[in-house]
Amino acid sequence: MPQRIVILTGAGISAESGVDTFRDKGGIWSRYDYRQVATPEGFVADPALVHDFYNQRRSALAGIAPNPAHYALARLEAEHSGPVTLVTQNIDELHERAGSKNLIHMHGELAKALCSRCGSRHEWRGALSTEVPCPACAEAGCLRPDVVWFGEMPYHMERIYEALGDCDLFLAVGTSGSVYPAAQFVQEASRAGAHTVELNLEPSETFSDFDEAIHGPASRVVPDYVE
Ligand code: BV8
Repeated sequence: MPQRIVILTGAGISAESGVDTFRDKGGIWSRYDYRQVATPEGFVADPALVHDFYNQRRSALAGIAPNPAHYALARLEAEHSGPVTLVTQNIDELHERAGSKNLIHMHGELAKALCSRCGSRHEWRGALSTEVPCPACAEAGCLRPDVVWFGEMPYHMERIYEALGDCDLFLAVGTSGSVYPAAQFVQEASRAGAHTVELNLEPSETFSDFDEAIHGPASRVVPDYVE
């Protein structure tokens, strides 16, 4: 097994845990307009709609559990002799609950609130609204979900590009390859000379960028690949 591994995951790895994906049939973006619920402009226009969108998804966190794919990636990190960096686009906490440690949430986390006034971050498992005061600055109306919306800079980009520039193996699991900059990570890894593998239910939009592709449900193909 190559030494330095970078893994990118998307909504597909959590699908078998009961979490909705975005672009599959009946997915989140077929029920919501992303401009209204996943952009800063949408939040300014209708904060209650955005809070409701994320409150519904946050309340579902308690009822979901990691699946064999999450556990296989946590085992890989624990057992592999070299560094394993797990970059997730997901805002659920299934990787943490499966035991992954070296984990980067590039699109933020559903169970966190961010104060747009004082910049403080808070563990948040309940509902957010414009009436809820920030625990730090005590102002109401300034708390938002700590997630990266379209048009916003994803988190930890320097650390991600550093890992990509130095990896021997890049795996993409359960992502359609339709959102940037994550969709370009495979090219960064290839430029660094890494072997790149797509593990997905079906070919993604960036399928042709990968050296290898294994298609099937993550809960089967990921443990098979990792073991
Ligand atoms: C950025 C919020 C600059 C959190 C999300 C105009 C202005 C500004 C930017 C842009 C612009 N036009 C385009 C852009 C870039 C834009 C972008 O990419 N737009 C797209 C629509 C073209 N990107 C941005 O704005 C990003 N910021 O560009 O800043 C910059 C650039 C470079 C460097 C630094 C800064 C910010 C993007 C983040 C947006 N936030 N969500 C939330 O609500 O969750 S995006 C949303 O899509 C989610 O975060 C999700 O993670 C992400 C990707 O989706 P996937 O995870 O891939 O899920 P999807 O449903 O699409 O696919 C699931 C896959 O799983 C499928 O392939 C399916 O086959 C597979 N699958 C299903 N079941 C299974 C399975 N696989 C295995 N097993 C199964 N059982």
